[in-house]
Amino acid sequence: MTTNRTFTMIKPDAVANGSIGGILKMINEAGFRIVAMKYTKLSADAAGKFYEIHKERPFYGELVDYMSSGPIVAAILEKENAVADFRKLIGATDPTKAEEGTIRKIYAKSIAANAVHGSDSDENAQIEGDFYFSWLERF
Ligand code: FUP
Repeated sequence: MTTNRTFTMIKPDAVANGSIGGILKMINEAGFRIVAMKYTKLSADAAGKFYEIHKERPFYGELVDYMSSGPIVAAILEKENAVADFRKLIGATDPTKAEEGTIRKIYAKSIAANAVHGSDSDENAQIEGDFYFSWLERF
């Protein structure tokens, strides 16, 4: 089943260098509607839980440290074909491989500090949105 929602985070590097506005502008102009949004900071514990699926990967420790290093913007986004279209908008995980005009090509510094997160499936979009937002926080 495909849904029309995905989940994103603007990561600590992009928040720290003043890119929240630029990234949200690209998201709006690509036709995504904001269902829920939060400016917050993950504890190391929460970041570890969020990225639990990567637990066995060599970069897990660094990823958790980085994602809990500063505030982030978390959001649920809505659009037809949201998961796939948002992955297209953000571009490849490694910004050097991301296509021109994608958010990561424009804003990401490195594979680890890659400016934004985008869910990779409808199932994960649901899980990740539920991680941050209650039903009272979705509009
Ligand atoms: P993506 O779905 O594009 O965010 O990429 P992955 O799910 O493969 O990776 C999740 C996060 O792990 C990335 F956003 C950044 C981090 N990562 C690294 O730090 N090093 C790597 O080699 C791969 C991913």
